[in-house]
Amino acid sequence: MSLQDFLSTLDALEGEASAAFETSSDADSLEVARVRYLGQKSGAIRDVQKQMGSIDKSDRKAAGLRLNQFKSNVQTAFDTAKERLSSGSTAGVDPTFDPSLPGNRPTIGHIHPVTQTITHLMEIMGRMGFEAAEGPEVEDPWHNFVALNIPEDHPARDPLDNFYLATAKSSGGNRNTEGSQLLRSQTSTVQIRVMENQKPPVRVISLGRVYRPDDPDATHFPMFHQMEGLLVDKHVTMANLKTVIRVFATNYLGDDVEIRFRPSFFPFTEPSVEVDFFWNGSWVEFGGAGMIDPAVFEAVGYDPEQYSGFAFGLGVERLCMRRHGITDIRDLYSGDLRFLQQF
Ligand code: FA5
Repeated sequence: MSLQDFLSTLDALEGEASAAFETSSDADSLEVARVRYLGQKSGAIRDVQKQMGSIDKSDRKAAGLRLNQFKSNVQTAFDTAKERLSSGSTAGVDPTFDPSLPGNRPTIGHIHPVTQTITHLMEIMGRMGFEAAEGPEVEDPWHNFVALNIPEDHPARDPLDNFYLATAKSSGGNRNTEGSQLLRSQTSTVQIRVMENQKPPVRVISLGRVYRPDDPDATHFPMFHQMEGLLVDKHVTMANLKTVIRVFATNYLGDDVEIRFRPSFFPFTEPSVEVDFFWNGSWVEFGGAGMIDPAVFEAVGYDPEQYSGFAFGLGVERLCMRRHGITDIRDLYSGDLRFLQQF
C-alpha cells in the first residue's frame, strides 16, 4: 500500500470514528462504536495497523507517526463522548425540553370550609369561656332520647327519622326498641354525657356530625354538623341565653346581623325557642335553644332546685353558608374542587 493511500484511509477512519462517538446518545451505542473502532480483536484500528507491513520501508516512519497521532485522536474522541454521557449532558434528550422554564407547582390541598367554620366557631365561643366537649357519633337511645326527656312513643324516635344500626345491641329485629343504637340525630347527646360526668358549673360547646334521613335540598343534608352549647350554674336565665347567642352571632356574622327568637318546643328545654337569622330577604332557622328542662337535670343527677341552665343547637353548615353567601348546602359536599378552592 502506498503512503498516500494509507494516510487517506487513516483520515477517513478518524472522521468516521469521531462522528460515531459524538453522535452516541447513550452508553450502549457508545460501546458498540468503541468495539467497532477501538476493539482489540476486530476493531478498525487494529485492521489498519496491520497494513503498515505493506508500506514501503522508506515511508514507514512517516506512516507510524501519523498512525500514533490517529490512535490518540480517536481515543480522545471516545473519552470525550464517554465523559459527556456520564455527566448527564442534554445531548440525546428531547430537544423541546427547556430546563429554564418554571416547574409545575404541585396542587396543595386546604381545609374544608365546614372545618374552617368549626375552628372559627370554637374560637369565638372559647373567648366566652366555653370549653370543647365531644361525644360518639354512634349513640344509644339513653343519650339520644331517654335522658333528653324524649319518651319511647315520641315521633322523634321513629325509624323513618333516624339511622338505626342493623347491629343493634338488643333489637331482636325491632329497630325501635330500647337498646337500638343509632347514628346520633343531634349533638344534644353531648349535654347528657357532660352532665353525667361533671358537676356544675358547666360551660361547654360541642361541634360534631349528626345524621338524619332528610331528603337533600338547598338547606338540608342527611349528614350535617351542629354546634351544641350548654351552660349550667346557679341563677342562669333566658336573658343569659339570648345574650350569648347575640354576642356569638355578631362576632361570627357581623354587627348588622338580625336575630329573632321564636317560641317553640323541644322535650329537653322549657321554655324553648327557635333561633332565626335574617338572610336574603327572609328569616331562616339556624337552630333551637331553651332553658334545660328539670326532667333532664333529674336524669343526670343535678338538683333542679339548685341549678338552672340553657342549651342551644345551631346548624354549622347554615352558619357557614350565611357567612360566605353559599346558597346550596349540597355544594359543600359535592367534592367539586372549583367550588371548594374558593375558601
Ligand atoms: C335540634 O337538633 C335540637 N337538638 C337543638 C336544640 C339544642 C334545642 C339544645 C334546644 C336546646 P333542630 O332539629 O331544629 O334542633 O336542628 C337544629 C338545627 O340544625 C336547625 O335549625 C338547622 O340549622 C340544622 N339542621 C337540621 N336539620 C338539618 C339538615 N338536614 N341539614 C342541615 N342542617 C340541618
